[in-house]
Amino acid sequence: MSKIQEIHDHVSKGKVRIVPKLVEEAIQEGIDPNMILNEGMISAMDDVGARFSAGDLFVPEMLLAAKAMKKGVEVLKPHLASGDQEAGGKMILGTVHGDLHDIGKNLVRMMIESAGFEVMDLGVDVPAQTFVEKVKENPDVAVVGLSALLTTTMPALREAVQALNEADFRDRIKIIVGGAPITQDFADEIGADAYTPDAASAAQKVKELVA
Ligand code: B12
Repeated sequence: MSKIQEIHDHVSKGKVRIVPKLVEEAIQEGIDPNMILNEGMISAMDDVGARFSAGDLFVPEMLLAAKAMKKGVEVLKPHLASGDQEAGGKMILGTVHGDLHDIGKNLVRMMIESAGFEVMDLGVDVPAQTFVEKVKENPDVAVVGLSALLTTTMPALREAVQALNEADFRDRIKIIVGGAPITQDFADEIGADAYTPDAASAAQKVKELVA
């Protein structure tokens, strides 16, 4: 079995202790860190999601897989950094109200930080009003990033963008949205400035937004 396949299997089985060791070994073997992330870990989460939909596994197993992935990402983090630190700027990031998914958001944060930005991470289940207050408190914030992973929290994303759009500071910030159920059409419809489908393109987009 290939190392990537091994990582994939152990992430989907939620093997919290073994995954970081396997990721370390894969790095030592010279496997591309992006391949470890995308084909080893993110694809494992897709499988876990599909098996959850099919009723083959349940929330506790999904949670363990998430923990295993987080441990793997910790090992991978220094190897994913773009090294391109010249951009700079301050950003606020969070997962919207009612939504507890944070793996994707954390990857977005990691890539944006490695592009030279300072990221204030508000965590998960963040009410619309908190985003507004934090932007008010931090006049140097240039970008706000919002994540939503559930179709049922897409309305909360809409609400948060609406609250930011109505605030008097709107012209000094850019809003970027993302998460598996989000599309460019939805982003346009709710009045966000940008959408991208993954963490690497999010970092690129944020650089463009502040340029
Ligand atoms: C792990 C997981 C959980 C964990 C989360 C742990 C954690 N700390 O995050 C736990 C167990 C808590 C969980 C709970 C639930 N989950 Co869940 N979960 C998942 C799972 C398997 C993986 C998510 C993940 O981490 N993916 C990997 C990351 C890297 O991908 P990502 O999040 O999409 O992020 C990427 C992009 O979207 C983008 N991105 C993300 N955010 C942002 C933000 C910006 C600004 C930008 C630009 C880009 C961007 O970049 C990221 C990196 O490339 C998914 C299945 C799946 N395939 O996604 C289901 C899934 C999202 N969950 C689902 C469901 C139904 C639930 C529950 C309702 C289950 C239940 N009955 O209780 C609860 C809801 C809890 C809540 N209120 O939030 C469904 C959602 C269905 C839907 N369409 O709404 C999914 C799709 C599973 C399924 N197939 O049914 N879940």
